[in-house]
Amino acid sequence: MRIPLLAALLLALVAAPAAFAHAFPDNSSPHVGATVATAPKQVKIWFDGEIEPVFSTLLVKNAAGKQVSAGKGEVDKHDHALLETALPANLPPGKYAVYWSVIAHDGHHTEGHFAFTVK
Ligand SMILES: [Cu+2]
Repeated sequence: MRIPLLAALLLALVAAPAAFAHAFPDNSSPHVGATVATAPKQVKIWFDGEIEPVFSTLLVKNAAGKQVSAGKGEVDKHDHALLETALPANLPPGKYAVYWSVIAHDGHHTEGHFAFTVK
């Protein structure tokens, strides 16, 4: 048991610097898992580093799996760490899933998803 544990710790130390080069979300609007009383007009995700506009996407789907956001989303022209997309006016109450996929400047791909609920 001792050797695999040591190997795992060494691997974690080696892997850590590379992980910092990837882009991961720092914050979002709505927040991850949030329940909001007013339907948001946009979804925004702030990353911990700049992302590539051409290859980064942000999709919002409703509980039925239908995309409700506009296009593939876009990287903000003035802030290349901000990925955003517009939502239709008066989004009905329900649970929504946000899917993001980005390429960082080091060429590494990361993706994930989170939910928010409109009351
Ligand atoms: Cu990376």
